[in-house]
Amino acid sequence: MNDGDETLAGRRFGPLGTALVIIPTYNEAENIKKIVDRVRKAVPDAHILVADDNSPDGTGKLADELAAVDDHVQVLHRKGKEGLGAAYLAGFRWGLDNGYGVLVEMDADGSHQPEELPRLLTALKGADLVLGSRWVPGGRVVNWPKSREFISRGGSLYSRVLLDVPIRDVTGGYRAFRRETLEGLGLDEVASQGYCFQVDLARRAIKAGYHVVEVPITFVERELGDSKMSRDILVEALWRVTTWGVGERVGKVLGRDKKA
Ligand SMILES: Nc1nc2c(ncn2[C@@H]2O[C@H](COP(=O)(O)OP(=O)(O)OP(=O)(O)O)[C@@H](O)[C@H]2O)c(=O)[nH]1
Ligand SMILES: [Mg+2]
Repeated sequence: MNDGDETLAGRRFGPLGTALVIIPTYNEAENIKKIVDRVRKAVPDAHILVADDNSPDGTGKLADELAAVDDHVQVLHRKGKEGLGAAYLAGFRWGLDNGYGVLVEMDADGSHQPEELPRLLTALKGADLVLGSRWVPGGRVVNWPKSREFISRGGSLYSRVLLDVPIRDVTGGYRAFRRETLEGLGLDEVASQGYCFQVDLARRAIKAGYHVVEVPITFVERELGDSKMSRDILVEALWRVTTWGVGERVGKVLGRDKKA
């Protein structure tokens, strides 16, 4: 079977095209070179876009230095810290405008191992969206405190039940989209900034009927640099997921009442 010839549930998936790995950064000076080098080695054909929010620690400048000597590396400089979601949306737009066929989300801190990207891309040959998943058989987390695992598993379970999406790892941020999938998701309406950005995209993809596949990954907790996880990000996620879930249920009940 050739690239792009796979059929699934009667559907044919087109060839993948060139991949753009989008790496959002805020104060990742200790990590940026390592992660770019690892991606270049693991997936030599892929291009990289570093989306930096004017990091005070000079990550943007380091990324420029990498881009200056490698035509597979580009940097998107943004004015200031606007959150992970906003950085990804800008990166997606840039990638779509520049004709990439696959858009990949990857953290800068090494939690998402570039060496696992070929497996995600292989799965994307027969899917619209591939999610790197910690919570399917074969997936795991290295060096996480139990408390963090509890929050992540709990967040995924809560989202799965409330939003009725059949996904084990809804909050994960290691993903590969076909360009057509992103084009069909209505990115202009996505307002979420933090973790719920990932939940929002996953739920939109499921509701739109896209074929979403989870691939097990080994998620490695960051060794260098500071976490940007905050109470605000968690509260935003909890609040939005609850509003979406309740909104959908109310909508269904009202729809039933109208029909009755
Ligand atoms: N451009 C941009 N990148 C961000 C922003 N917030 C986080 N990031 C990047 O998004 C990725 C994920 O952030 P992390 O701090 O690793 O979040 P996390 O993985 O939940 O937290 P840790 O487990 O502590 O690593 C990293 O590459 C960050 O540098 C932001 O506001 N703007
Ligand atoms: Mg991280």
